[in-house]
Amino acid sequence: MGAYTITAVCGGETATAVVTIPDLTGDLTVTATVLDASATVTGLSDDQAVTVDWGDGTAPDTVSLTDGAGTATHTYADATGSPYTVTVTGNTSGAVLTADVTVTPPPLTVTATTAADPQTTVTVTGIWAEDTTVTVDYGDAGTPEQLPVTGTAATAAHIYPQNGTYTVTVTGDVTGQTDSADVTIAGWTDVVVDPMTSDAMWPALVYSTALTTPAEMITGDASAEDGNLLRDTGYHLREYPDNIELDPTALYRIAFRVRSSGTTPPQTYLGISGIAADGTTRVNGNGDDSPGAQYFAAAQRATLPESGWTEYVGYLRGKSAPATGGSEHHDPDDPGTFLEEVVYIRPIMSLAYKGDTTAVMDVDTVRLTSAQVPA
Ligand SMILES: [Ca+2]
Repeated sequence: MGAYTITAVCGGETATAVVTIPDLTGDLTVTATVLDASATVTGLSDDQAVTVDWGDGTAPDTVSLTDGAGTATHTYADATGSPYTVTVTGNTSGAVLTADVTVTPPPLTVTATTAADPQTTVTVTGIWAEDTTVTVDYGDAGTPEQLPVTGTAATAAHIYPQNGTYTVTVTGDVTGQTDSADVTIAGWTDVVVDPMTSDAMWPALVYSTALTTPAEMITGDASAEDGNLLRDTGYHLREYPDNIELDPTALYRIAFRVRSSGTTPPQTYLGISGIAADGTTRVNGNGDDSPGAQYFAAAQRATLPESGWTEYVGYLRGKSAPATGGSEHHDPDDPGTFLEEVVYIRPIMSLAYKGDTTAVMDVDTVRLTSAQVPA
């Protein structure tokens, strides 16, 4: 390629001629927008047409050139082979040009709607074929959930634990394509929220070996949500004194923010007491009139971590026989139930356990909230 000098010698005579062979190289430019690619070739002045192989196994295109230039377009079916190598071959010159093109999957789209606040429906569309599953991070403290994909879509329902605005993020498990959407939750109503500024609402019950000494009220503790906390040493059983009428259709969330402050972590029971229609008779999970074996959905003799605040959460809803709320129920999709005879409820907490006189347990906050969530 280029200019060549031809010399002819004949009987002492020499003749020369300069022959210019057209330059067979050219320029290939390939661009891609999401899945659509475009290849532009210039400078193949000898070629009337070129063959474009898109590098994805599909049949090559033949593109006519005008003055050595032409453009071809192609839609990639997926991005699994990206970057693809596009090869253009001059049909006359045999010139071969290559270029890599990166194809990007389209972003999936997430929408989150409060179909029945605080329950949200998360809908994902535009999921790319490689993503047979996507991972949903609901933006709360819960573990992200992996969803199966049907076609190009996925749907999930999620109950948020408290009011607020959350960002739902969905990520394709193979492509990594991702999108997020905000959802605002307002469906929870406070029933009892006590920051523990006083022990007046938490009388110690006379039961079994439980101590009935007054709680120590701590103020100015920067690690507590409001600086205030209730501290007990040894086994105390404390129950909220007021009856709260049980709404059998409501989902109840009972949460205790507690910690161990002694040398030996206490064991604790945390949940809700059931009270009969007379307002005084207790109806525990076994149907007995006892503060024991109540609906300890948040913690069943849980041993606290050696230090640091932990929030124990339980969910209860409705009535059944037998009741299921006598065991831990941490999942709002799987709340425990009360017995049929339960008409009123009260938060209840066992600070340390039977016979324990040394473990120290702090209570920062007790929160009982409710929401209407379709079963
Ligand atoms: Ca507090």
